[in-house]
Amino acid sequence: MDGIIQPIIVEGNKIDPNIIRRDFPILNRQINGHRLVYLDNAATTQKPSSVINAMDEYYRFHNANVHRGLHTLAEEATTAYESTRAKIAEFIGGVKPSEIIYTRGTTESINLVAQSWGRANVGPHDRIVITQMEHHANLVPWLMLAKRAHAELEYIPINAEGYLNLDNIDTIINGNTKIVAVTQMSNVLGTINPVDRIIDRAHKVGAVVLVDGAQAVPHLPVNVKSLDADFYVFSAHKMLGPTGLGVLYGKERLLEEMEPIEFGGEMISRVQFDSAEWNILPYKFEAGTPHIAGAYGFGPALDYLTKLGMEAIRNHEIELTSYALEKLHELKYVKIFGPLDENQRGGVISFKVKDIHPHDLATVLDSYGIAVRAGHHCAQPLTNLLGEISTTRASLYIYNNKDDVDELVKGLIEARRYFGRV
Ligand code: C6P
Repeated sequence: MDGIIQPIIVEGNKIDPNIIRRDFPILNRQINGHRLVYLDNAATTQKPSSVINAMDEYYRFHNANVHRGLHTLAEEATTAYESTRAKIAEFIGGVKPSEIIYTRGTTESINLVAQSWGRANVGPHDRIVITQMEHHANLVPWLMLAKRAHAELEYIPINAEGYLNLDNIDTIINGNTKIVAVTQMSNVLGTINPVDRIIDRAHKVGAVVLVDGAQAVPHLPVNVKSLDADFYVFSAHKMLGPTGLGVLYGKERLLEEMEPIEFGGEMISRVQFDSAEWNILPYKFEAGTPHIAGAYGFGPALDYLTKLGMEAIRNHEIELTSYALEKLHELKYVKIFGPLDENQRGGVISFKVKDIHPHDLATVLDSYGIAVRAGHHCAQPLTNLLGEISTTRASLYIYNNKDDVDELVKGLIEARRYFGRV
């Protein structure tokens, strides 16, 4: 289960992307005759060899179902599966492993809370509060719940700089509010939100808070206990781990009260022809055969991040984001969305290049081996609020260096030439 992790040099609480890069085989690829410059990390990150090897090892040597068999392979698989759960619990602040529910990803985690906790606790005239910068995964489930429950859905607005405007927070999060769902870091603007302040206000009126940590937990030190988040959700694939595996952290008291939304094997303790009783936490919410290979892969991903240190990762991203903002700013035809202060944002940079459609731009950049995302980034209401239909987005991670940013800038200059905009 413990894949081979190359030694990583951490100096002065900073990481060295040039050493880290050696652990990521995909970064050796040539794309259209150029070295791959991977700047689409907000969509999904690349995987180190230790993660790839662990998943390979599972299928080669340990493949079995979990919690069901008494044979050696089943015991090995179960031990590894549960040991990753314990690592996740430790990684986000030392919560109980039984408070960690495996899901398919952030999207499923939010849907689980909206459908289970939401349907039981939100009724007519109650209020659900989210923000204008939510990903569809943290918007549509609440929209559907509000419609179904005849509840109000209220949005915390954003200001022109791309920060949440919390001036009216006490009126927005009022006594009718049952749940507040907020992203810790925007996948479009990069804004890091003061979730502690929002949680504080929500708790004053007796509301619970779900924090969407999909873009935060891979990039910042996160402690859900000190945040006092009631629910915290994220995806393994955005933090070096495999796709198809996500996490729902919930406070034990809340998870105990909640009903499962999926029924079948493993989530029960006793079934008769006319009744069923639920298993203990966390299994109550994990019906069916889970993503065992995913858990094998996610363990070394967490080890890798832990070894680097989340503070050191954050320091690297502040430095690289600052460099990227400065370089992009020098191009007068580039408009950047989101905060310009690298200390209040992550390395997700959405921008427009004057007179070039974001999709055309992304295609030209790809011809130089540069991978970026173009579109509404699954945040259509926010993109429309910015006055756009789509933007181009470059997003950074641990293996990106200043050369990658320079390549992006060169690519933008080339794209302007290609479209005859000089
Ligand atoms: N954002 C992006 O390119 P899933 O797809 O379930 O792993 O994560 C959903 C999700 C939820 N919240 C935020 C803040 C996110 O950024 C994402 C995923 C990717 O921006 C894919 S759309």
